[in-house]
Amino acid sequence: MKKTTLVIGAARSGVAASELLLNRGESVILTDTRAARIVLEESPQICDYEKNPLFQAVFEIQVSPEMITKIDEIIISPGVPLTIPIVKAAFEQGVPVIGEVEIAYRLTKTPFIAITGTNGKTTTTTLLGEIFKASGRGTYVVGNIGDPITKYVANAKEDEIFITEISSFQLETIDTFSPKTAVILNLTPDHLDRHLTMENYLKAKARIFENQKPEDLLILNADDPLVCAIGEKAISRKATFSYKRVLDFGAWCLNGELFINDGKQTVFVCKEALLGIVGPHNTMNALAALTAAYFSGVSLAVIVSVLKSFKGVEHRLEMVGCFSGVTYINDSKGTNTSATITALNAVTQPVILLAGGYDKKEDYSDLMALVAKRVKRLIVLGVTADDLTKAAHQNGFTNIKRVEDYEEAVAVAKAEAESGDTVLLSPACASWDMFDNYEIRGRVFKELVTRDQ
Ligand code: UMA
Repeated sequence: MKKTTLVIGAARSGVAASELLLNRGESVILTDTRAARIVLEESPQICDYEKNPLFQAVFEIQVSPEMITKIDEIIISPGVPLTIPIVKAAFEQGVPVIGEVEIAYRLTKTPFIAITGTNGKTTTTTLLGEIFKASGRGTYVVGNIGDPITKYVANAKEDEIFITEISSFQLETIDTFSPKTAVILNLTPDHLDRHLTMENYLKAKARIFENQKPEDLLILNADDPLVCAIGEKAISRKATFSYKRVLDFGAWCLNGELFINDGKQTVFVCKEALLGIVGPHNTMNALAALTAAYFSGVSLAVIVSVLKSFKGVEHRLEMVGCFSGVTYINDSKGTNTSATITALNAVTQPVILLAGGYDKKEDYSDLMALVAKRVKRLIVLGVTADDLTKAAHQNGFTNIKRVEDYEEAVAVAKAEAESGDTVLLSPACASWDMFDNYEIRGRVFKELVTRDQ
């Protein structure tokens, strides 16, 4: 008999995984704590699944642990905590709990390049995807970036490639997932509300290479001691990238020039000034993508042409426009303090910073020490508004305005900004207290900024 899978979470990951399994003739119970009306409005295709006798939906409640006797496996969405009763029951009774990444991996022969790290994942994944597309190879840019892998598994061919952004949440629920090439960009505290300790967060990130074989490749940031430390356990071949030093197997940038060494010879890549994305953090993202592409056999000419033409991604230090001499930047993807620190360091003009959101239990002191030096006016909102204010006061910064919503935040920023200023949305927090995701938050910001301009 074919197995029955309980799919928890009926958003992007859960819906795509359910469809894949149903098309394979397997039984699916799809559940979500949201009301059926909301789920169906977002994913109307579920109405078609409901005609299939192999499909069952349970909405608006947390399924009871008793359901464990009716299922063979659980596929859990990344945003669902592993502590809910049905998952606890599964762990106790030995019922497998996996994620959408794992099921995708099991059901495809298409190879994976997987990219993780705290910041820069989306930029690096998108850039690497563009490089592979330009090389003529069938390429799927998927994963945490917003597009579930399972959506493409049925059609992806063996000679194509999945360029996959992978989060710590997704890595917690892999089992056999083993990318041909794995990249760890950098590691700083993030998602501590879920992982509780930095050690747990690092353990989750290290799972990206746990099933790699000796012939697989692991690409590490040579300048990040935490990345190097966790990479020591890997049995795969290791390449590195650096903004500080020459390497014997990997890529680096020194004195404004990028090079790569394949273990035999050093090759000049291009001048840093010609990269389409700017700032040292972006040069590191470019070096990571360069290393992954070059060691996968993409020609240097193709890589260099994309490195020059690629201008970055939406919601990541994205220029919204310049109105009455004021520059507006959307960095809604700045969902942790280190991302916001990077954003502040990348902006040279006086900054009006919009920050605050869902509480991931981060420590804001380092961020606020920089705010005190770099920011002219801080506008706070969301669940963390008080915590940010407190941390700012502790660092001697008091020019703070608390607002209730984005409408008010942008109105205050517009009213107070002077020609030559930059208004930067870089919340240092996730969006989940006010929005479904950071993309919606970023678009709301852009719409409010450009309205009436
Ligand atoms: N839900 C339950 N029961 C619960 C809790 C939640 O049913 O106890 C339901 C919610 O009502 C919701 C669903 O589960 O409908 C939540 O699923 P989800 O948040 O995993 O949503 P997806 O749309 O599947 O998005 C996920 C990733 N979300 C998270 O990791 C929180 C997306 O990453 C990813 O793009 C997508 O899969 C496709 O792979 C977003 C993200 O914010 C961008 N990631 C974090 C980050 O980058 O910092 C990790």
